[in-house]
Amino acid sequence: MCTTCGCGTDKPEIDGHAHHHVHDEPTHVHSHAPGVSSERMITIEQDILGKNNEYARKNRLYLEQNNVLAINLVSSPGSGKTALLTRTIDETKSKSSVAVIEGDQQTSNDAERIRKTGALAVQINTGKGCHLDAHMVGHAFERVPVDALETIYIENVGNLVCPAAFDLGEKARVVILSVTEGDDKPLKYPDIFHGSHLLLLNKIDLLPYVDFDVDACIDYARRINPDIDVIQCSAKTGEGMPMWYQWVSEKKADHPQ
Ligand SMILES: Nc1nc2c(ncn2[C@@H]2O[C@H](COP(=O)(O)OP(=O)(O)OP(=O)(O)O)[C@@H](O)[C@H]2O)c(=O)[nH]1
Ligand SMILES: [Mg+2]
Repeated sequence: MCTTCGCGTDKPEIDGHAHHHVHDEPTHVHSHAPGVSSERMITIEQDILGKNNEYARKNRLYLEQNNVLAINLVSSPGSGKTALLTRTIDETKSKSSVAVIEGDQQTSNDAERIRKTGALAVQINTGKGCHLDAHMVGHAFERVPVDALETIYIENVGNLVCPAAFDLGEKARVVILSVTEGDDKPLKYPDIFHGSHLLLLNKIDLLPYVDFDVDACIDYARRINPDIDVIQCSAKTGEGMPMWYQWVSEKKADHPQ
């Protein structure tokens, strides 16, 4: 079970293969296990997050040693993570220097969309799991030539809640919010906005058709996280995308992680 929402998880599959190791330990527990006191549950949850943080620390060190920038993209389902990535790879001609780790509960649809650009993609299927964790991502790194890459994008499972609690070892976390989702989302899901470096406000081509107050949304996001950068863009029309490419280049220049 997830420590954040209590949902169940299976062993993840990486590119369709179940990933088991004899030393694997469960990364999830029951949030409401019968007969287990709430104090004990808190201890178990702290252990899980502590273990995740240790894997994340190892991932970060590995990325730093290989001089590769990792960006964790988080959002609710359908806000445009994969569309943003395919356009980014196409427009920045970065297919040989980029790999994408795709997280979804089921299917390899997104990995296939990325592969069509010519870039390498590794699909992690989390089954009932609602987020990627650092252990899964560490194993996905084994399937990409990390030393030959400049950037690894990690597309997290579409979910504005649970991915907030799990550091993957990335340098930057980017939260994508599309204008069809409502401008109050930063107030309703503060943890994910608090832990992100950039808010990408996507689907701005749809602004004429929806009630979405851009200024209010940015104000809410900065109440939660005064340092968050904000870029408005459309992965469909390309508007605002150069500012995103610039932001990524600046993060690359900020090495080491
Ligand atoms: N109008 C418009 N549609 C967009 C934009 N970006 C993405 N879409 C559409 O939104 C839908 C969802 O896009 P995806 O890229 O699959 O979103 P996602 O966040 O990767 O979705 P999950 O992986 O399922 O969480 C698709 O139909 C896209 O074509 C945009 O900027 N404007
Ligand atoms: Mg996607």
